[in-house]
Amino acid sequence: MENQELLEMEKNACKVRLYTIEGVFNAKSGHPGGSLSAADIITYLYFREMKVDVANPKAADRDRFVLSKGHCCPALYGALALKGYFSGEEIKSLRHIGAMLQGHPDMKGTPGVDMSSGSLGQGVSAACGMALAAKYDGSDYRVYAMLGDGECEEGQVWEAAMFASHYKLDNLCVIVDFNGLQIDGHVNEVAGLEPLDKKFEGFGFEVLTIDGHNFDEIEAALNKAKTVKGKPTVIIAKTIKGKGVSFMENQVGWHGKAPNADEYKIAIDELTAQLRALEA
Ligand SMILES: Cc1ncc(C[n+]2csc(CCOP(=O)(O)OP(=O)(O)O)c2C)c(N)n1
Ligand SMILES: [Mg+2]
Repeated sequence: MENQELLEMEKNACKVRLYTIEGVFNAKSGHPGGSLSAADIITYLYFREMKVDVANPKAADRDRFVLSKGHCCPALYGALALKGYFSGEEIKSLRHIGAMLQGHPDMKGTPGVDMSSGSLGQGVSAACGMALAAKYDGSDYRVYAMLGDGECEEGQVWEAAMFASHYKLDNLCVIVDFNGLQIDGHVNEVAGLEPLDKKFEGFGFEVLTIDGHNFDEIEAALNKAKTVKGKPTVIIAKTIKGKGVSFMENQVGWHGKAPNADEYKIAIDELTAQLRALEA
């Protein structure tokens, strides 16, 4: 990526993180940790990777994104707002009764959301259906599904993985946000996944492991995935839960908790300083 493009991507990711904190603070609930770990990848998907049409969110030939770890929708909403699907003001009513942006993605209520999610484990199955439909329709759209590492403890993920490789869904790219933490603590203490790469390999996937906060690595992996034929790809993205807000980083306690007013101010100040530094 050219330096200028990289800078723009970093600024957008920072804005997505600001939206995340803004939303969760105003909701007084929600999931900042996994939203912040996913922010770079989601930003890259919407700002460089995916073929989407903001004016026509349901365009038949658009690429699809399934946020299987639906609790991390503050980051998705941030990216969609930044992209122009709806006003950034909507973020402030996150999780409010009757608001457009609910605590888990709703494909019927929010423009740009391709799949409702929140019950962990289901997103790869939904993405498989979309990818298979593209094959039947002779359409060249691609399907991206992001899941959490804790979510990989769900059996349905592996049922869907078998399906994806059986049907040679090379238009499907699964991305695991491997931040090492889930709701109850460290993934490797709750129910270890390792060796996750070998597991996906065994299920017939092309496996790529990257630093999920490095845009060059994100780009290289997504580009490589497009060249893989006859099998699906999984990108195992090593990330930091809470990335970008110092006191949230790697802290299981920030999985599903809103900052209080003091914490909110520190988080916004930190992210604003990061944005200013990028703008300088
Ligand atoms: C089927 C199901 N069981 C339990 C939950 C409650 N839950 C919400 S988030 C979460 C932990 C997810 O951890 P991980 O997939 O690692 O997400 P991240 O670290 O990215 O937030 C759990 C158990 C749920 N949403 N769905
Ligand atoms: Mg996790």
